[in-house]
Amino acid sequence: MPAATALLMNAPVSPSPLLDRIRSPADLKALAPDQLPLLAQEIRHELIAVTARNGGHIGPNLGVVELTLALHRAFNTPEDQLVFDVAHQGYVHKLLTGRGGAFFQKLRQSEGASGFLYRRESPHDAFGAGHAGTALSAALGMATARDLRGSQEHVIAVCGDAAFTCGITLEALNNIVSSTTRLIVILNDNEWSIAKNVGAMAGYLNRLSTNRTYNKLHHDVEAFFKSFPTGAEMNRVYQKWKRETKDFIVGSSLFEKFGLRYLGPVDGHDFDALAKNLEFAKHCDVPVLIHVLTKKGKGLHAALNSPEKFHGASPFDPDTGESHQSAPGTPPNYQDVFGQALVRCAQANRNVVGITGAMPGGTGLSYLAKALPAQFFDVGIAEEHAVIFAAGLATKGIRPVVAVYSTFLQRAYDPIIHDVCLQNLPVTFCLDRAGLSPNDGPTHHGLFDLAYLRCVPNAVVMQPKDEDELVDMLQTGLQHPGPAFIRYPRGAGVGVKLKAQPVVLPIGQAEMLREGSHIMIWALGNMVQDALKLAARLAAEEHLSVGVVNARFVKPLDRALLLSHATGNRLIVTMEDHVVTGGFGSAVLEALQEANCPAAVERIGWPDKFIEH
Ligand SMILES: Cc1ncc(C[n+]2csc(CCOP(=O)(O)OP(=O)(O)O)c2C)c(N)n1
Repeated sequence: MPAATALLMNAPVSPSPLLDRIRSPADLKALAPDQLPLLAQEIRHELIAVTARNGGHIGPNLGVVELTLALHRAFNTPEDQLVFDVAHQGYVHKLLTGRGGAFFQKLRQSEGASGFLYRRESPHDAFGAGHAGTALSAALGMATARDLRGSQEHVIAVCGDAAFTCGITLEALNNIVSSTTRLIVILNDNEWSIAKNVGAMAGYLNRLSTNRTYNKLHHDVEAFFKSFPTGAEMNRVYQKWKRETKDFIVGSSLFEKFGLRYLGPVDGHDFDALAKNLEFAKHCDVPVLIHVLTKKGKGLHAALNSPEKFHGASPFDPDTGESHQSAPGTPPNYQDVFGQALVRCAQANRNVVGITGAMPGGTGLSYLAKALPAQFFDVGIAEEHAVIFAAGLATKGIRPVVAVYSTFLQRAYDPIIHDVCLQNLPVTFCLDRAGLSPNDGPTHHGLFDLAYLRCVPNAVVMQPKDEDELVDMLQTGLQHPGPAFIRYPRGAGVGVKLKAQPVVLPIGQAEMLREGSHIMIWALGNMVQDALKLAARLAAEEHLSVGVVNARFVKPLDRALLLSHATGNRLIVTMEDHVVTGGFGSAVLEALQEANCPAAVERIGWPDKFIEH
């Protein structure tokens, strides 16, 4: 692994003598405190080497190396419950809980470690996740269950600062003191979501951690207390002083108003400070929040310089930090085509605005943020709010475009029904990563949106066959007087040239691409190219006459064209990048059944199970 070494500050010697010895948290506890810095270096080395090859959440993990080591030294998993929010920062935890070596080196690949945490991957994974904002609620449930059962284990929730932009976290916060007296919350504050964290909460945390008067005083008094032999009593006196001066200087922290004891801010790369605060928290008789300051990307220059790019990086060169270039001629990504098209729409109509829930880069909205910042809104990890906010804007003649990953829109199902579709408001939803998101796994596959959207009255649901049609669909959605949903897959488009001017598509009209008398394939979106190849192959090899339809609309479905194909002995085949249960093929079956048409239908899509990374 010498390549990674070049970027790693204070690079360790390779291989990793300490890390290789860690098979469980007990091995970690057996190390002397002065061995921890070297272990941290070895871990960073491994993280960089593996993610440079496989891609993954390198930035968040480099930031929590010391914190995760300190947590595993202070607590005993799996008895104690360690709950990580999102769980994208769980790589270090994996390395310490028997999932290193070859298993970790296959991170995000079949048979290797998942990029998130799963209860079935290890007993040390107290709670699975991939979506943000769930840790505090889950941890509170565990703590409450412990209290009900009368057991003694600790429950610790590790939440990023961006988790506090998420309503669920705040809902849990509101319920902590009424449910338990024992819960430890770690606020891992690195000031970044994927992009820079946003909103009033980000500003508040920043003020809390940078109050200079307080920090100076805190530093001086800590030095004074350190001059005594350390002991639980001295630590308690120091923490008490800290709380009281903080109240006096910056006002009681928001968390204290919710009934939690606030400790911090603590340097998240200082083993000593972390150990002391965790030890203190273990003995508190009220819920505690430890505010830990960490550096996202610590140890990798490129990640420190570009935290957003290295939040979740595609494979990169460990020497330069440069992403591996796509093969020459790779078409642009759907997200970029969408983002640039939205800028053109928003320039032409200043009522068009874009809304993202903390994903400006991934959705392509960063183009809008740059070109027309007044027409761009990043609302934080707040998908429900994003959708209702859009509904409110739409009542006043604004044309909001909510750009969101299919999987994260699941959060906002009630607002879709109750606030947008029931009131038939003209909000356009652009669902990126619709379909399989292969190396992320089941938390991130966008495989359910058709099923949950097509049953909602007033919703128009469509998927383009290529990036040019995506731009047409955006235009169509923006002209439509009600809600419209456009889904498209992760990654590169087909490589078609964009028309000079997009066209508005007739709602509910499919596109006939190839006639066929034996089989008619009704393909949706990215399946159209596969259907065309399949049709050509069946014609050449099996002498079958196979037609292809670009369905375009799942709702409303082009029933007239469908029924015209359901004649003779023609087999109808549907193809979709979605679960077959309740998806596009189901819509075709329903339409045929409602017309009393007995045509044979074969549905191709993903099976009724969660698909691994
Ligand atoms: C519901 C939901 N929306 C969006 C995302 C995408 N996402 C993954 S991590 C992340 C930012 C997390 O920031 P923070 O909690 O501060 O942790 P950090 O990565 O900084 O350690 C976002 C927005 C998600 N996982 N879940």
